[in-house]
Amino acid sequence: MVEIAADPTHPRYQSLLMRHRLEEAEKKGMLAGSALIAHGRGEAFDYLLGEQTVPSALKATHQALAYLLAAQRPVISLNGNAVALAGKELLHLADQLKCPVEINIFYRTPERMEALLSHLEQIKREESFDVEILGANPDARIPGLEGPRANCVRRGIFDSDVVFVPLEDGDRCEALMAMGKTVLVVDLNPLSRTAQMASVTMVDELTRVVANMNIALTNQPHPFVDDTFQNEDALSAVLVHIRDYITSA
Ligand code: PTJ
Repeated sequence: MVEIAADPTHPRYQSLLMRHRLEEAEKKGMLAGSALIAHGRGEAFDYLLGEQTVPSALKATHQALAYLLAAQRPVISLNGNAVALAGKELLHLADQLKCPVEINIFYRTPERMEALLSHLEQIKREESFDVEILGANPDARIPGLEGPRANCVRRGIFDSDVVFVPLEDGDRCEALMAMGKTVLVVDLNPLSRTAQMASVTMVDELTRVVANMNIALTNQPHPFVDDTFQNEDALSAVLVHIRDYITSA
């Protein structure tokens, strides 16, 4: 696996690289027990998209980025899979947006929090990113959720107006929406509760989304919020793409 993941000419290079990143993160204790199952589900949907960023997903990504740029208090919420797959790129994005990141995990244990925090702190040091990494000391709770997964940081997720939550679960997405926030999610499954409920759903693979955001930030003008954007329409467009892609295969 390591040899193949190091060979960019291999036809499955990207997919193998992602799996390799997850394996490494697993060894460091960063991941939830179901992390690889969640990733496998994502891979299955990615096949149906042709493992590419479809036009409606790129449009949603630009809309999400526009919300982040226009926000008063933007925050990027990170879970185990997101940190494992794109920790460096997400910190780069936060650095450019000048917003904090907050580690906010579904299956919360002190050991995982420690592993994720120290992994991100190491990247921050190595890359000299100027990003506040929140999550170590939660001091607020997301209303409507029970147990440790409700924990969050007041000056991070709790007080944010726009929250970018790659790979969120349906309950928390709903709870964040109920708090009146603009919720931006990445989910390869256009039929998931999260995808259906969010303000903006990017039906695309996480690392492609973050790369597209970072590229868009290098171009001028930056994307602006499109008031005509409808998330249902973006989701319908993805489903049409999947149908056409499958029938042409
Ligand atoms: O680190 P934690 O404790 O917060 O747990 C993280 C996981 C992802 C394990 C947890 O949130 C979970 O169980 O998620 P679900 O409910 O399985 O949902 C994950 C969703 O993300 C699924 O709909 C997948 O299709 C999608 N997905 C998985 N990998 C990717 C993805 N979407 C985009 N890019 C991916 N790389």
